Amino acid sequence: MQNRRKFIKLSALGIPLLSSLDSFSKVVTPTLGNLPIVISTWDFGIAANQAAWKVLAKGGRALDAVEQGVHVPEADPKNQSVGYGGLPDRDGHVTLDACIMDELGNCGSVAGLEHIKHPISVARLVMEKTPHVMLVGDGALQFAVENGFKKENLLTKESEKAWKEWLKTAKYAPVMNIENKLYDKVAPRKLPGNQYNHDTIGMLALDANGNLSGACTTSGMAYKLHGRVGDSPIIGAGLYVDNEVGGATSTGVGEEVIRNVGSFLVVELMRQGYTPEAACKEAVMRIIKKKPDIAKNIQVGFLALNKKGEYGAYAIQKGFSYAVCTKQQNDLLIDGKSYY
Ligand code: SD4
Repeated sequence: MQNRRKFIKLSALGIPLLSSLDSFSKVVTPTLGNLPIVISTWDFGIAANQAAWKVLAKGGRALDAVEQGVHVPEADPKNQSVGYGGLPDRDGHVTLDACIMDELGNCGSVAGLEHIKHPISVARLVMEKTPHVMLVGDGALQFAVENGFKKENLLTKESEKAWKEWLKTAKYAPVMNIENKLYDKVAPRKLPGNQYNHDTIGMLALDANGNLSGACTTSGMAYKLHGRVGDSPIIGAGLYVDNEVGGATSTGVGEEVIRNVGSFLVVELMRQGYTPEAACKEAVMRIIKKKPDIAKNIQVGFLALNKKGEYGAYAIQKGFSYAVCTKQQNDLLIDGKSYY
């Protein structure tokens, strides 16, 4: 409440709340020792966390919580970067990437999956019903249909319209943080016309039994080349969970995350004693150090949760938001500051 008042007061004075931050976004989070907890990327993480919380509050398993949680943005046609309603690739195909990982180190993944609204559940089935980790494209679709998933058109009128508009110039230039609608209220930006976004939901949960799981799902970078796979379905890049240590997930330009095996790196740094925030920061710094010119113009953010329920995040650019839900707290943090 106090933060909300502060926000209103500062906005009334026309002072951007985030103006004092360094050029790279530092995300500070408090330490929590309480379970259960669920955290997830971007503004839409709030609604997703609520669905996950229903499972966690009943003493349910973190794996079920993250699957239920990410179903929310997957089913939301207004969310143009996850599941149904996702922006298509360059050729007009909505192709989905997702992965899931449980407390036993089991994992499942699908990439380039078309026509299935809940790729995360197909990923879970790959994990539970096959000896494999990853299925792609037509094979993933065949597997989904054989297992009772309904084949449907995922390209909404709005996304088709946006794609046709994009085709007029067909310029591939992702806009940073466009996924963060609330950031624009805090620090308004003028965005170019015909903008398109890249949002992924990465979710990590620690259940009442102290077990960790994670899920990550996306339609990937809008207007990507047909066949392009991002970091989100790649275990170790877009998501990694080690029940001894913690979990991490990523969002942003997937190519840079894959190049640095980002989420695995974050978890391994936490194993060495880094806090979640420090581990995310180190992973971000590696990306910046290796490719400073590219890093200037892209967003990559990591989010991490350790075995104690401590969490943290770090992103290349300001404006990275994530949602946190515990018994005491249901909040959105933008650059580490409580929005509500
Ligand atoms: C990808 N990492 O496909 C995803 C996109 C994303 O915020 O997370 N955007 O590269």
